[in-house]
Amino acid sequence: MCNACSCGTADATNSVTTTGTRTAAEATVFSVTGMTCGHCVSSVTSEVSRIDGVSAVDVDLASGSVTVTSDRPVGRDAVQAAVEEAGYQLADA
Ligand SMILES: [Cu+2]
Repeated sequence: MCNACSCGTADATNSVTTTGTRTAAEATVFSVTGMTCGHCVSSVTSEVSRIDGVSAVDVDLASGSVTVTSDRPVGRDAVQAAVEEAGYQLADA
C-alpha cells in the first residue's frame, strides 16, 4: 500500500468542463475597404450573411468596420472570400 504519496489519487482540480457556453454568440470585427454607399453595405452584408454560422452582420459605412456575429468561430478566410465575392477587400488586420 502506498500512503506516502498521491499515486492513484484522482486529481479533483484536473477536471475539464466541456459543457456550457456553446450557444454564446461571438462578434468579430473586420475592416473592409472600398465601400462607398448603402448599396456597398448591403452587398457585403448579404454575402457575409451567407457564411455558415453567421447570425448577424453589421456594417458601419463610415469606418468600414464589419461586425460579424456568429454562433461559432468564423474564419477570416471565409469572411475575406465573402467580402471579395461582393467586390470589396478585407483590410489588413
Ligand atoms: Cu456602393
